[in-house]
Amino acid sequence: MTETPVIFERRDFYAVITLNRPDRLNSLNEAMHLALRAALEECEADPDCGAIILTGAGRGFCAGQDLAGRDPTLQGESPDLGSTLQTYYNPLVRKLRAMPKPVICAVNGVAAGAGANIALSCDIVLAAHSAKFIQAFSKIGLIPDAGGTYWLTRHLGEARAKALALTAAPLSAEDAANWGLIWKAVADEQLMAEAVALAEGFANGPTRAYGLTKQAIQAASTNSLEEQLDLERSLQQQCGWSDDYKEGVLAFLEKRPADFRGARKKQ
Ligand code: T3D
Repeated sequence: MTETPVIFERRDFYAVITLNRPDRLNSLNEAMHLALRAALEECEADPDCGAIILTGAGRGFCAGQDLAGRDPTLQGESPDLGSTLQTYYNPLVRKLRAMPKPVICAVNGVAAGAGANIALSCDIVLAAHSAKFIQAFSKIGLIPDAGGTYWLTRHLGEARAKALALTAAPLSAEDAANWGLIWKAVADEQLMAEAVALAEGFANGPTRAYGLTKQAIQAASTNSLEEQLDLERSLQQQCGWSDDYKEGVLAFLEKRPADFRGARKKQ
């Protein structure tokens, strides 16, 4: 049977992307990378897609790189892992960050290695109570990649970042939320309902403002206050010219819910 490494589902004004190699805990091989990239590119180009949910099939979210393809007894020379990062993981992280619409990660089970860090590259991370985050890299003699050293240090500080990376200890969904690494831990059976509620809300919201909000917040960790104030000025200027802003203000003044065009119209 031919495996479909990624299931891509377009719903009304949002998309659901499901990593689909459940018997390998959705570990990433080349086919999955290519399918995931194609799905994200389709979402990016689609003006009627206002949000994306990324999740995993089966009991895991994603166990990182497919290690079956790294079996040293089957390989001649050592693989060039820098090249894999350059070709697949780094562009994927960049694509998630630059996506001009919200990406919600619904972590349905274990997220290990690059799988954990792909989740952390998304805009809003919801995790099922049964999920855990494992920086599994040190167990196979690697360092955290797919942005892991960046996310852990930015969100948690050096002490927790180093301990998680060096020990490869699992972090529960609840601790991840309490530590500020993710948005929320939710009951397993509520995970998709919560993710869908968020996506539907975004799909009916001011898409352009969401994209620019992402851009501003992501720039904040490296910008000075002066640079950030300049950036806010220029992005807010763009928002002020949008139909969604006009509608938002009008709706406020008329004491009714705003009817944003958001994902339903190119702005
Ligand atoms: O290589 C490069 O290109 C550089 C980039 C690197 C990025 C990385 O992500 S490196 C890190 C790779 N990932 C790991 O090291 C994690 C490996 N997996 C695990 O440690 C464990 O599976 C988990 C802690 C995630 C879950 O444990 P558990 O006990 O719940 O499940 P399991 O029994 O270990 O796994 C279930 C099946 O999935 C099992 O197959 P089987 O025995 O039923 O036939 C297992 O081999 C398979 N599986 C899990 N992870 C991977 C995998 N198969 C291939 N690659 C995997 N990463």
